[in-house]
Amino acid sequence: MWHAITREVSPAVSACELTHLDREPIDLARAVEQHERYCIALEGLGCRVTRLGAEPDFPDSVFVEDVAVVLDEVAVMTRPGAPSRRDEGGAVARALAADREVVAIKGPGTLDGGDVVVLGQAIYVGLSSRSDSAGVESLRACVEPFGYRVHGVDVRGCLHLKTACTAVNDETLLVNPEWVDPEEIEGAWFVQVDPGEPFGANVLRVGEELVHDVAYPRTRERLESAGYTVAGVDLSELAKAEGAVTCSSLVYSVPD
Ligand code: CIR
Repeated sequence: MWHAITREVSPAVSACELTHLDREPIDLARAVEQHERYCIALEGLGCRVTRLGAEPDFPDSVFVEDVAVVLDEVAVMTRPGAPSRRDEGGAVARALAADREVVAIKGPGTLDGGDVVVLGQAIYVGLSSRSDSAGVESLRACVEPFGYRVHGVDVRGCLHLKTACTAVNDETLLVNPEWVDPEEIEGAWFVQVDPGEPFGANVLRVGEELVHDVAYPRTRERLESAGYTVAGVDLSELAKAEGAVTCSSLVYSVPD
């Protein structure tokens, strides 16, 4: 079965980090409600959902994806690129320790989980404003012993590699080719976002099923035409904090 670690929206979310978006007012009550519906959607797909308590001191802490990379064999705590996010990991590491050996990348490199795309045994890391080559090197040292190959990839015009592309299965990516060059990702198949939906490339995989934001219906049609089953969620308030469906959980397999 699947375990999803989530964390309630911080009451300070309006003070979130932003890189490529202008600041807009965030309706906290609506963000909390949308996030709860997201958790319920994950439960509907068979996830056991752990809801960690909100962290008033960490505005971006709802985006648990950025603080850890969870593989079948090991969980790697990251060193987030934004200094305001660097100490978000404690409660997440404690939750992960119930299911995985937990290790941590070493400084001075930085790496956000949102920059990490896993395609089978190949791991692609976006070289973004948050993740650097020393962070890639440190992740490599943690996961190579388990047979993973780690590759740095240029990403442009968006926050994270997972803003530009995400895995829909072990060989296929949903991609916005404006933000990452598909040629950098060897041997993968691609589904492209609708050109009018540049932020539509972020899709969360739960086994064979996908979770996608309802804001990108034409991209969803492309996924469904390609044979994927898609559950729609509305995360419009967290989108103003530059978050999306993958950022808001860590989903991984656990024994039944
Ligand atoms: C940040 O800038 O770090 C947050 N406001 C958004 C993080 C979104 N996380 C993700 O895409 N994995």
